[in-house]
Amino acid sequence: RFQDSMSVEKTHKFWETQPVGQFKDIGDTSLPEGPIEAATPLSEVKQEPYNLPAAYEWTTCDMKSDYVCSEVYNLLKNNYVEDDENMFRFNYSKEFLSWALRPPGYYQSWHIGVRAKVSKKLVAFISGVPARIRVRDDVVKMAEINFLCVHKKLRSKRLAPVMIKEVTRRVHLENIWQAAYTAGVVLPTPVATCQYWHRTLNPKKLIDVGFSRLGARMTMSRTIKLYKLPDVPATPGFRKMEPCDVPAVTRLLRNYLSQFVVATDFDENDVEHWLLPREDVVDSYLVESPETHDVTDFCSFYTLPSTILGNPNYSTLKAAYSYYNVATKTTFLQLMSDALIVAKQKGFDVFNALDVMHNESFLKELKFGPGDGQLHYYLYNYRLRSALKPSELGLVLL
Ligand code: NHW
Repeated sequence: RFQDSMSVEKTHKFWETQPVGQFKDIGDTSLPEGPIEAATPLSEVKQEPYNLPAAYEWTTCDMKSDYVCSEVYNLLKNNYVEDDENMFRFNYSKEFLSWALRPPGYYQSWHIGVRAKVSKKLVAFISGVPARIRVRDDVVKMAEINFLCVHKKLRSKRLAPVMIKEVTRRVHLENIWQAAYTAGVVLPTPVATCQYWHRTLNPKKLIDVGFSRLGARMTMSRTIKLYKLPDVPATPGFRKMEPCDVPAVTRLLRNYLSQFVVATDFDENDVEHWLLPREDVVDSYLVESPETHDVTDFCSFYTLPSTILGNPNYSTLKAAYSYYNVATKTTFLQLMSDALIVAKQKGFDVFNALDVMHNESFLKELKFGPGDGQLHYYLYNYRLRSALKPSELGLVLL
């Protein structure tokens, strides 16, 4: 769900003009890895915003304002990503958006809205947040671009390219020249193509709302039994992460992420922001060794519900998304089984995970099933010799 089906190569009038890997260059290993275009002096960055159609104006969104946060929330709630069959639409909460858009060192200028001049109604949005992303041996300052959304009534008018150019300009003004983003659609050109896997926690609801179907030769009661989980986690010392764990979790995570070709470069401030538990936004658990009190294992997931479109009985699908997980002492299988158990306790209907990092090692055994679309990862103004396998990625975007 939530992705486009495999599309054939199309022409891309906008993307062909951008410093991204182009389809024609696939397989050309003579091209160097690294930035496609050199940084330019800041004085050469365009100082004025790009032009919008006359009826619209730019607005910088103050995500600290509850009112503005609600405007962005409502735009996305009604117009953001749907699955191919238009049965579900992402419903990021206000608390989630406020968290996702205000990490350490964020720039308010990268939270960009478009309003109708007369009514002042918010009709489009795009955002960036700063991040350090390591590509092989280089740690690169990047923008993570997310929440690109154009109101349904304004689609196919080439507003998206203007918004992308405007966010690019504002990122450049901060002397940052690279970006990372993911999308369900194929654009020039993915650095990796990943798949979502889904672990049913509430089979009856998932079947009732059409998220999944009863398997061949399966009854509802057999299905419920198949997905049943223990009531409490199995690992001794498994507990919620607390503020005092930030240094240990940072060490564990940095060490784990160092093995991937492209990975987030988290410091303690990042871990504090991105991984300390926040109710209904992000959950993190760890294993503290009962003997040594070392933190040996870690798992986390974020909360992203989807609106169920046009179902008389249910309005929301409660989904947990696997975030960063590290197993050193506990098996990955047992660690993630405990993550499923706490997610189930918290009332999630489904637990989703990408096939990134070492996730392949637990997906099948823990009864995850493959989703029906793909999530493509992209870098802006950074070329890799060739595409990566999902297991070479140590990066999860929200
Ligand atoms: S992916 C989620 C994107 N949002 C949605 O799918 C929500 C529902 N859809 C919409 O709101 C996570 C509209 O359909 C959108 C397109 C706004 C998607 N990424 O205005 P036009 C992200 O937020 C290209 C990039 O007529 P529209 C990541 C398309 O290929 N490009 O279309 C965002 C075409 O160009 P082409 C996308 O349907 C990353 C052009 O837009 C795209 O009314 C952004 C058509 O424009 C997508 N998801 O609006 C890039 N979807 O060349 C950041 C379509 O093919 C880059 N397009 O002709 C880095 C910037 C920072 C650099 C810093 C150095």
